[in-house]
Amino acid sequence: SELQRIIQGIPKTELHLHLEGSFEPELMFQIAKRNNITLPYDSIESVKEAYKFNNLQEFLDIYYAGAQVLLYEQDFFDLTWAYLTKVHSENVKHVEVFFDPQTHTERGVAFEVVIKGIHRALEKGKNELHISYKLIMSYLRHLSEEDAFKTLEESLPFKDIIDGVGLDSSEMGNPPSKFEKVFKASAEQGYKLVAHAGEEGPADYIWEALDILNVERIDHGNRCLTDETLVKRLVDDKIALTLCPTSNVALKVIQKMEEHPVAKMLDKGLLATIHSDDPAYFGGYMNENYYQTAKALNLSLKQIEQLAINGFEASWLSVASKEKHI
Ligand code: ES4
Ligand code: ZN
Repeated sequence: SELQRIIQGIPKTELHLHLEGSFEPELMFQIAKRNNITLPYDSIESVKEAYKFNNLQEFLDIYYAGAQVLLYEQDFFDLTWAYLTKVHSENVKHVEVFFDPQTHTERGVAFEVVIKGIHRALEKGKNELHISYKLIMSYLRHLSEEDAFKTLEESLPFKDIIDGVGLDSSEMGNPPSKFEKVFKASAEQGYKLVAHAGEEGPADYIWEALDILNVERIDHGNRCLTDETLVKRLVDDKIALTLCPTSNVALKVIQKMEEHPVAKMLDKGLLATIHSDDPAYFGGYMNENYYQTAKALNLSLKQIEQLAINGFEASWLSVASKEKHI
């Protein structure tokens, strides 16, 4: 459609993407086969059949299971490269991607194996596809802070290629405050800070991410609209919210796309942006997220462009690089 053509043409940035969540079933089967691992699915159709979720935890259980087939540096390279070629075709110019080291180190895969594969693909993407990148290491919030400290320690030899740390996985019952010390220590190592907050959890978790962890972006943040004082704080401090509309529908954070808060957020002057989260599981990369949102909420061209501009604004690109894109 005309709307799809317009969205395709807009230069975009991806700021909320879990590499393990870009693991398409076809590649999963291919890697499982060469690593002699049996998947609990007998076909690609039965995988897709399993991708029906009622909440975040039901998704996470399947997402961690899928990641089990990733063993070698080449596996992490292939995963990352497949993602980059996909978003290159969608006119994405810059990515800031998450990886979950603990999902792999817990299974005995070395931190070094994970990051070397990812980094080699990101460099190839920069050179051959002209996609610039930043890399964010996410701590799993269902694990202990001590475990996150171990991960921070393991990351230090690769400090130069890691730009920031994030916080993901099961939100309810695992508030940001649980990770106060490790976020402070991460900042002292020079890492930038972001955290998932207010996806399923309450506005209080967003406050904690801001005031206790000192993050500079909030991943999701849907629930901020329940707290006017919080909205004012986010607007005044230009804290970006990296929203993921198809993820929100797939995980029943909202009941249907028409209920997505992004239009309201733009009206309130929030620095809202749109991203894809776990596209292999939720069925939409960047353009599909823009398209479904624009269609359901009847966004104007100006609003669509604002979302893309906000993405570059909220990115960790230099001011000069931002200006080139906007
Ligand atoms: C995630 Cl959608 C979402 N929320 C929290 N943690 C995650 N890890 C991967 N996707
Ligand atoms: Zn996420």
